[in-house]
Amino acid sequence: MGHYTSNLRDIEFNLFEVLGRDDVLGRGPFGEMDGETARAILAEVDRMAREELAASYEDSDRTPPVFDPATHTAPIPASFKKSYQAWMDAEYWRLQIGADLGGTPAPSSLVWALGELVLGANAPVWMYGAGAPFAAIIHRNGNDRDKQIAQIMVDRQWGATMVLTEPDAGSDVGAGRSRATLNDDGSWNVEGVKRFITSAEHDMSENIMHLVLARPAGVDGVGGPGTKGLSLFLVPKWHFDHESGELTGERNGAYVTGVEHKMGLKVSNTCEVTFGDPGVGGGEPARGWLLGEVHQGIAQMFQVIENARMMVGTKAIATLSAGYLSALDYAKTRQQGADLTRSGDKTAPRVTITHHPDVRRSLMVQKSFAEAMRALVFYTATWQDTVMIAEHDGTEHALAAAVNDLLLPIVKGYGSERSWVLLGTESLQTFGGSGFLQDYPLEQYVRDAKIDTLYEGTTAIQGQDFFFRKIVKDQGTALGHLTGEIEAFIASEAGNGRLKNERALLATALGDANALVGHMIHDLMSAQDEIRNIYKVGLNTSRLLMALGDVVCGWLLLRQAEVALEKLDGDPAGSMGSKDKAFYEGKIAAAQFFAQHNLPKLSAELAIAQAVDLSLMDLDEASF
Ligand code: ST9
Repeated sequence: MGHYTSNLRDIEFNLFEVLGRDDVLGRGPFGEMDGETARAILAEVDRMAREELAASYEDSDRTPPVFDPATHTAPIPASFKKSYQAWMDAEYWRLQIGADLGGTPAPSSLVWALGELVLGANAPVWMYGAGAPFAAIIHRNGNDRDKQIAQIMVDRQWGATMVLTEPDAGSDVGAGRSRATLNDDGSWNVEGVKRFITSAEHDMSENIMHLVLARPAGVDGVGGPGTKGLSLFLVPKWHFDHESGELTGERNGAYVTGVEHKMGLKVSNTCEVTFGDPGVGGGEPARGWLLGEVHQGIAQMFQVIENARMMVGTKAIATLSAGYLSALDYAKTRQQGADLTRSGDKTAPRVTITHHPDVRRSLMVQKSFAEAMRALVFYTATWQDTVMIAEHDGTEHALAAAVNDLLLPIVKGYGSERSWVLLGTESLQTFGGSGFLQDYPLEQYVRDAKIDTLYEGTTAIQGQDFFFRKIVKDQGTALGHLTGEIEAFIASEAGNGRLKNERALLATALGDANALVGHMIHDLMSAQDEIRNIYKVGLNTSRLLMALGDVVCGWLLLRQAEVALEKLDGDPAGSMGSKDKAFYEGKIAAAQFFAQHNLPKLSAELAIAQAVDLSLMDLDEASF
């Protein structure tokens, strides 16, 4: 029995009872994937995640890969390889790629539902197994040569990496110094040292394709400063025949020169990669090919980053859900103390800790956030479904793309922050001192989930992206649509009177969030006259991200409660099974709890935001 407890019931509730995914399955781009098939795949991946993928979770933490500097290798432990191979052999990764590459396109909502199961059971399986979706990006942006490379990557199941970060260019990708020079044959030589590169070395595929951002040198009109001067190069670990895909046996000059010693997620190799250093490996040049023969590296890379940000948010939320269910299981059996009503009676029977008010509070905090953020992931993915359907029809759905863009920093930034904090403060805490032990998975969950607030753009970056790009640059279009949907729900009769108080709480919270946006826009405008006022905006961007996250989550939970009430109302004879009844009653309780315990806090956040001044920025650094 592995560590992982999934929540397939809630996943299916989201997909089919709330988000109506049966309406998109089996038609348009998803003709090969009907509702019945989707349900069967969910059931099988759920089984595989719990039994086969979760099996190596603990061992690959305790016996992580060890880097050998002589050979530049970091072999993966056998237990993890077995889980990885089970996932690759099952071929469900093909649901993430188009038919033109040998895939079976599935709606994003289904892909991220499967993603939750895999990421919750053993996230690095999904990450190492991302070669095919990387190939899809190459295929989408590439010329005929690149499309052939993409096909080879899929057919031969190569690994792939996203190579942006450098020792002095983390959040500030545009500070990167790696450069590329054009060869006579049209290939490029890449030189530089990259850091924090996930999956850059392992022994689970015959080749690894690095997608590298570097600055072209000596070519007119390209390679300038900042992110816009970066181009994207395809740099393989091993050279290969571009027709057959067979490895030529010739090593490329892309060597892993270090593997980080990390707090968690240890089986996921995080590497330093040195490109084209004559003193490293065999001293070969690192030869690569410009993706699509266009110098649009950052825009191309952001197609990967957007997917990876969704992945990180889903991973975080999957871990919180697993942590909650583990804590719930423990709390149902752990006996400690007497019921509070009999605390004066030393002979009173001991009760399970689920009887204690503060444990109940904690469990409902965990449940409501885990389920709210699952809803957030799947709701976001439905906008991706809409984008896919439009593309299939040869059109664009600009609004769907914009709403997805708006929600991504919430999924990533809010999802990872809330999950990491709650895993430590509530899920682990439920176990008392035992939570600190390696006897239970919680301490590993906490270590493994911390990275989610850091990589793929820190929470601070998500907050800035959210305000400056997704609200201001978008001129509020997507936000306006989203708040319009929430306002329509507030004004509706959802819950038939039984969610009236919660809808009122949501209305106040939405008003507070809107006022917060308005306040920040005002500060931004005033920066045209007094530039330092931009600091006031910067002091509130993370706050806004978290506030809007609360509002969207509160709304999504109340929508679920509305559906749950309808289900219960639709069964006056009480013929529904007791499990379903408890499930729906739990949905209503979670929504009400979230609204009552979290949404009122937004008024305080607004007051704090409005009181922000420049004193913090005026403070001498020496006074910190
Ligand atoms: C890392 C690895 O952390 C973590 C683990 C990875 C696991 C790997 C496995 C995952 C699988 C993935 C599979 C992928 C396959 C996909 C499949 C699909 C089928 N949205 O604001 P500006 C662009 S890696 C879109 O001026 P600055 C845009 O082109 C390290 N695009 O930025 C824009 O031009 P324009 C992660 C965006 O001030 C241009 O950038 N590192 C967005 O120059 C310039 O924009 C990070 O995440 C966006 N949100 O630079 C870096 N934003 O405006 C964090 C920008 O004309 N730092 N663009 O459209 C940042 O994000 C910074 O904000 C910055 C700032 C670098 C963008």
